[in-house]
Amino acid sequence: MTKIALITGITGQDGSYLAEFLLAKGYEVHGIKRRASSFNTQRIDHIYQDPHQPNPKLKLHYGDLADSSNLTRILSEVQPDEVYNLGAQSHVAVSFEAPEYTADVDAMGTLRLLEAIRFLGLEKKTRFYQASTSELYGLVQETPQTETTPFHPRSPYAVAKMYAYWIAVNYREAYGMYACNGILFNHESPRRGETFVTRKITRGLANIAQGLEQCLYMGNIDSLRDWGHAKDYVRMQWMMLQQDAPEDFVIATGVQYSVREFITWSAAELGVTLEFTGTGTEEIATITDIKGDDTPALSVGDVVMRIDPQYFRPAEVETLLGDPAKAKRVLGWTPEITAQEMCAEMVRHDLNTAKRHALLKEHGMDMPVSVEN
Ligand code: NDP
Ligand code: GDR
Repeated sequence: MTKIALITGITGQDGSYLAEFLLAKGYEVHGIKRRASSFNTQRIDHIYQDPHQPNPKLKLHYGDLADSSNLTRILSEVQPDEVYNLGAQSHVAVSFEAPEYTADVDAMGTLRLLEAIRFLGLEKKTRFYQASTSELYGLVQETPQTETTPFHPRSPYAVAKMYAYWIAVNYREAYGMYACNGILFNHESPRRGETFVTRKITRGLANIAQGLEQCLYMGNIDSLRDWGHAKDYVRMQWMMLQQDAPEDFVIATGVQYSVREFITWSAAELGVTLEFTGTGTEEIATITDIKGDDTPALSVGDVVMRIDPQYFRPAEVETLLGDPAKAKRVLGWTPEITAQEMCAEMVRHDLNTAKRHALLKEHGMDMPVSVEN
């Protein structure tokens, strides 16, 4: 029997990798996409299947986590074996600007999905994955963080995700649903949204190297994160739904680095050595050496990074470090891609794009490069 999966957030970073993964496993994959005024399916265009062809394995439905009747209709039509709730307003800094919307989508959206499953009588058939987050730990109570570390959320995003975490647990306990939380630490890839810190750095430095931007403006570069690769993490999302009984798992690499280190690696991948000088908001990164020919717009002495306090958050999560021991022990999962390998992949990807833009510019076909962060 072909298994049927429904993914909310299929147009996002994780949704796109998970859809690829499930299609390769022979699943029929349904995804919920939001209506937007321009195309928003770039991350899944390569796996798009023409609905006019017989038996497409990937089907998209218009929908929104803010709309319960829409979710109920889609679930009723699809009758999924597995639901992956990846849809969210997922940007922590933006959640301070749009707290109510973030709560509606990230917290209430999760409840709407669970309640639709229950209303349709699917609670014994449909397995449910909730995209929980290391942001739940916020002001950390112990290091490294495990499945039993207490939560102290530090943003409207994290507070909303805390509701989602507990409502998934509650539906498991109250109705016997197979519902799991994956408590995932930061994971990145060339498909990472351009305003998250890793992609902002790799894309920004690649653009600067090609003369498309002048300088990278950053917030708290002392921040410490446990970064993994999204491809490794979606594999784990699927594994969590294949167990005999539902459980919650931390997914992390167990190694942490600073944002400053990520900047250093990204520059090194471009053949550039940086020196960080100054403190606080006066800190800058200056080029001290250049090797190779990927950086025609750069010279020794250029300042390529400055601090802009607008990127500081009202409440910061300074440090996160996960302990994936349970995932290793119970599921046999280990991450295969290191943070440095991932960084190099992201830089190469963004450098290729920047080179194409630079070439167009050289031939008078200037395309505006968005630098809004
Ligand atoms: P992205 O921001 O890349 O993707 C979010 C997805 O949610 C997009 O498809 C987006 O659609 C969709 N979405 C946003 N608002 C709504 C809405 N109102 N209704 C329906 N769909 C909506 O996130 P990631 O792929 O990185 O993360 C996936 C999930 O995992 C998120 O829930 C995130 O909070 C969580 N998470 C992520 C981690 C990470 O490091 N990446 C770590 C821990 C948890 P559109 O494309 O139209 O914007
Ligand atoms: P995070 O990711 O908040 O951990 O949430 P993000 O990449 O946005 O920030 C990581 C750290 O970098 C610091 N930082 C900056 N961040 C951004 N975006 N832009 C900057 O200019 C900048 N300068 C410094 C931040 O302050 C922070 O400390 C991500 C999201 O994917 C969530 O959905 C997910 O739940 C968590 O990871 C785990």
